[in-house]
Amino acid sequence: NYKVSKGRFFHEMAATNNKPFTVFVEGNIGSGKTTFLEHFRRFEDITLLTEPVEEWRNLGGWNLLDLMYKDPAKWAMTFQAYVSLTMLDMHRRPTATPVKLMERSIYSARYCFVEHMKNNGTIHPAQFAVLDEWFRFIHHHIPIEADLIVYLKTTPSIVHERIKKRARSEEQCVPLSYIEDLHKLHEDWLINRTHAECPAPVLVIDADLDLSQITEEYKKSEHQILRKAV
Ligand code: DGT
Repeated sequence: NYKVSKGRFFHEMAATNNKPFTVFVEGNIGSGKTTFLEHFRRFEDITLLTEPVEEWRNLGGWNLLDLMYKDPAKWAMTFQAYVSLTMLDMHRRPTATPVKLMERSIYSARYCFVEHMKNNGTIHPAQFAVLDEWFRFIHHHIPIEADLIVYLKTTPSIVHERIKKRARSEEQCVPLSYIEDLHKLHEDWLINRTHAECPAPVLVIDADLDLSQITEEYKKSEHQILRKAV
């Protein structure tokens, strides 16, 4: 088990290898991942890679996110295949700065979203097997840097309200039960460690707080992410 207090140690290890200190920001839909990344825009020497949702909404004019929500039985596999590609592109993107902050990863795509599709029968077991083989191949054969995971932990009913308020058109029919399931899958992966691969130590942040108070909470993670003495 990794300990977050060892964050600085891992930071130095990443620096000596001449690779950026790489942080994945994870958490339920609506947990504030984008806001968290934006908080770090004020610092120099940090590369921010926000999730490619816009690419999922427009691939040659097709909105894969919308197709997936409207007809998951038909489109979930296709959507997930494209998510994996865009995530891999983010993982492999060369970074000139000493710190790289990414929204999500191929790990949450596999352990939260694909896992959910398998559990509730959205994808056929054979489709799951193909996605899982892709994931395993990538995990074992393509170097993916990971030094720290920031987990924005939330209460499902709170993020469900936020999702309704932000009114992203594709998400209008998202039921609370889906958010609860995704919450449990994040907890299983990052806290209960039910999967073999948790690629880095996990820093848990209370992300239930509203925007006016969350900055203080975000600040607590700055020393772990930047090259600052504690
Ligand atoms: P934030 O800033 O915490 O509010 O983050 P969001 O909600 O903008 O970003 P995210 O990744 O939680 O979700 C974006 C949308 O894409 C949301 O409708 C869920 C969906 N999504 C993200 N990754 C996957 C995935 O791997 N599979 C599936 N089925 N959906 C995904």
